[in-house]
Amino acid sequence: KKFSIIGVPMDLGQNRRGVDMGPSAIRYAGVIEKMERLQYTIEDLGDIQISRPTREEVQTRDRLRNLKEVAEGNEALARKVDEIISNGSFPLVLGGDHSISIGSLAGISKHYNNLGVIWYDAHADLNSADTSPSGNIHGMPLAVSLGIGHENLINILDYQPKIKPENVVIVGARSVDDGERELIRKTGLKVYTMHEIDRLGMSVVMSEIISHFKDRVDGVHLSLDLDGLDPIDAPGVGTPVMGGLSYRESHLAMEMLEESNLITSAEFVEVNPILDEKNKTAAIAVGLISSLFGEKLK
Ligand code: DIR
Ligand code: MN
Ligand code: MN
Ligand code: MN
Repeated sequence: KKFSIIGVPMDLGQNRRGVDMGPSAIRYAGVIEKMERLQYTIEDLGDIQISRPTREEVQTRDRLRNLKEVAEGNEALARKVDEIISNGSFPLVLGGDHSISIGSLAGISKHYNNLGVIWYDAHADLNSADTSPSGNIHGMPLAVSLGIGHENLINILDYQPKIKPENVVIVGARSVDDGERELIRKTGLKVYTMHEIDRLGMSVVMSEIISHFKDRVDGVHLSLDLDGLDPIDAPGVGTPVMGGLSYRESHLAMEMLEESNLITSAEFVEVNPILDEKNKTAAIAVGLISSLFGEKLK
């Protein structure tokens, strides 16, 4: 199988500078070399160009901060990902803040009738302009992909919704806003909060997710926000939340997904080297990518 890496130096979906350097940090941590060692054919397609708003355009209190640039960047990403899948390659997207999931899913889901999504995150990313406490679009991509949100975001590649609520599973949630809770209740979206993961253990959680998807979906996208992990393990993220998934739980999850053979696309987002400790979080991302693609921890 051929893999195509695409970097998205996007930091306009939130307000901590530095996450635009995530793709560089993950490359620096050796993602290409690791994948080659696993005997994969891998091509690095470089980065999507992200345009910056002019100083006059920056509106820090906007309900949808940097909407224009985020929409444009995601449009470009969606086209690129679409092309990668059309060429028979596996898209591995490196962020960048989590708003880039809007473009990833737009490009990916075109190719599936029933795309499953695993959302590995401390947050639910189910906000819209009306519910968002921050105006940050990185808190909205899952809602947008379900068809809820600003028309410039939900209509990328001219179809919507991108995914169905019954095909989404959130893993690791521990910071969920009121409006997001309501949407979860309304849609019946499957959420494994830290409470459930503590009670069941990651092994049972992943087994349940894998059997939930088996025979129901025709592909599964893994969207892994590094803030799903505990900030002790992954400090280089813009919105850390205590009490997260451990390094070992996360590796187990990746290994079980690898054994399931379900994953057809993946993205690793929110790595911010400016907030990191000696590129530790990018290194963890590379470790998780290796486990997801077949390297068992010894
Ligand atoms: C919060 C934080 N729920 C918001 N979201 C984050 O701004 O919508 N998502 N950090 O990753
Ligand atoms: Mn997120
Ligand atoms: Mn589809
Ligand atoms: Mn998050």
